[in-house]
Amino acid sequence: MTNVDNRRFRLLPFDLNTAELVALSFVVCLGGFAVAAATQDRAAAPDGSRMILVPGGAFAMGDVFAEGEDDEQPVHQVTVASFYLADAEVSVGQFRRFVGETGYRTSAEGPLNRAAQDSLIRIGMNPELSREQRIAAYDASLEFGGCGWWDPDRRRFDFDEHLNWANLRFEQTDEHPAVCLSWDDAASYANWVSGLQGLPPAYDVESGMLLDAEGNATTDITKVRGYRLPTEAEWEFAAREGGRVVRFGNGTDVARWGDAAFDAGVGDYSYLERGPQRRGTAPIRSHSPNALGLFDVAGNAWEWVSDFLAPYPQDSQVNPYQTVGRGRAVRGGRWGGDAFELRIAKRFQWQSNNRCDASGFRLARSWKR
Ligand SMILES: [Ca+2]
Repeated sequence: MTNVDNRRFRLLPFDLNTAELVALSFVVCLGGFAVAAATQDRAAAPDGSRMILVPGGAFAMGDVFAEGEDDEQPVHQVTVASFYLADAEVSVGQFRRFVGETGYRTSAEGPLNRAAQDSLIRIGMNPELSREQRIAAYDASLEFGGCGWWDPDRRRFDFDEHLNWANLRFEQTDEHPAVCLSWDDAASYANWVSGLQGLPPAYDVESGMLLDAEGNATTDITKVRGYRLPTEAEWEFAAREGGRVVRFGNGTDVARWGDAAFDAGVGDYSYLERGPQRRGTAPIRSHSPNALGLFDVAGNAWEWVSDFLAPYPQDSQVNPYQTVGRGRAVRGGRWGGDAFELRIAKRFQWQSNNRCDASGFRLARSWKR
C-alpha cells in the first residue's frame, strides 16, 4: 500500500459523525428453514431467493433500549403492510448468474484512473474547504472503480481500486454473500429478477425512484409489484421478528461470536460476549435464523434498504418511504463491525453508488392479497 492508500479512510471522514465515518470508508441450515416454512408462507423467487411472508403490523421503531445514537431517536410507532423478505442475503453464485446473463458491470467496476481519483480524494481531505466541497469531491471519486475494504488488523476502512464483488481480499465461495455492491447494483439486480418473472421493475435505477405496477414513480410501497429492497421500516420490523423489543436481528439480546458474523473481539458492551475477530464474510445461512426464518439479519453482509435515511419523526407512520436524504440507509451490521453496529436500531447512510467489502443486500417484495 502506498502512503496515499493508508491516508484515505483515515482522513476522508473529515468531521463527519460516526455513522458517516464508517460509511466512508453452504451451509444451508435446512433445520431452521424447515421450522420457518412450517409457520410462514413462502415463495421461491426466480433467482433462487427464498421469500418469506412477513405478516404486517405495528411496532416501536428506533432505539428501544436507549443505548444508541441520536439518529436512532425518537422511538416512534410504525405500521408496515405484509411483505415478502428473502431469508438470506443474495449470494455470490446468484450475483454471478446475473452478471453472466446481463453483462452488468457494478459500481466498483468503473473506470480506473488512480491519479484523478486520488486528486478528488485529496480535495476531499482538504480541511480548508467547506464540508460540502469535500463531500462533493468524495462523491465524485466514487465514479471511478474500486471498493472500500475493511482492514481487520487496523480496524478501519481503506480503498483498493481493483476490488469488486468477484475480487476481494478474502476468500469467497458461491455460498457467501455478494459484497462490494452499491445501492444501484442492488436495484439493478432486483429489476433483473422482476424481469425473470415477468413483473414490472420496481426501480428506475437512473433516478432512484420507486415504480408502481404501471411504471409511474411512487412512494407507496404497497403499489410496487416487482422485486425490490426492503424499506428501512420493513427491514427493522423483520429484524425485530415482527416488532419485538429485541437487540439483535438473530433474535438475541447478547452478541456472541458463534451466533452472527461480526467482530466479537472489540468493544466493551454489557450485551457482548467477547470472542474471536472475523476476517471476512461467512457463507449465507451459517448461523441460526431469527423466529421469522431470516438468516444473517445480524451481521455478515451489511444490507442496503430501499429508501433514504431521514431523521425519525415524533408521530406515528404507516409504510414510511423516505425519498430525500444524503444517502440510502444501510442496516444490520457487518462482518467487520462491532456489537454496537450489530444492533437492530443502528443506522448508516451511504451514497447510492458507494460500496465496500461488506455491502450487500437481500430481496423483498410487496405482498398482494
Ligand atoms: Ca446481514
